Amino acid sequence: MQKLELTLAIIKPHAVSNPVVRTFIRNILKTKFIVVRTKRVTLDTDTACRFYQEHVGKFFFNRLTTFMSSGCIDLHVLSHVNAIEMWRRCLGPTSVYKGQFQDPYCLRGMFGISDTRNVAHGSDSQDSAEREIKFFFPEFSFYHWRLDDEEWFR
Ligand code: RTP
Ligand code: MG
Repeated sequence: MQKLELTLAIIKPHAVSNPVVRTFIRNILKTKFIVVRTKRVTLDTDTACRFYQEHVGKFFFNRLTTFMSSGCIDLHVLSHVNAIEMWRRCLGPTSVYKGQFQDPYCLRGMFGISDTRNVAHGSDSQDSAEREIKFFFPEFSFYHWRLDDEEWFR
């Protein structure tokens, strides 16, 4: 039996504020994934710093957290078999420049403006996905999701 996996997608402020990019991404999410939860929020810098705690001390940390708290972001809990890898493949490499060469049709290659404004975030492992979903959706029940998930394949 193939197991459904969860991941967190975050659409970054410049992508949310662009209706063409926003609609394009929404269509990908709706056609390729089961969208389990969705929420639009604006982060304060303190919350952005807590979310990106693994990057504290890196040269891009201030730039990233300032940008991520500069406007609305869209949060999506996505499900699919292999959702984590699948969403990261849709995104393409962190570097927009690399994306444009390696896979011109990845989201970062198509709509990325810089390594900071690179369209969207995707969890990089099952542990990160769980931490990140709990961070933004504290009421989300992984237990019930897993039960539902088994129901899906009965
Ligand atoms: P993400 O977490 O956003 O899905 O991106 P990722 O795994 O591909 O990359 P990660 O290393 O986790 O970096 C998180 C975000 O930090 C910004 N970043 N800028 N060289 C740079 O200027 C640089 N490196 C990373 C990006 O916005 C990246 O999405
Ligand atoms: Mg990452």
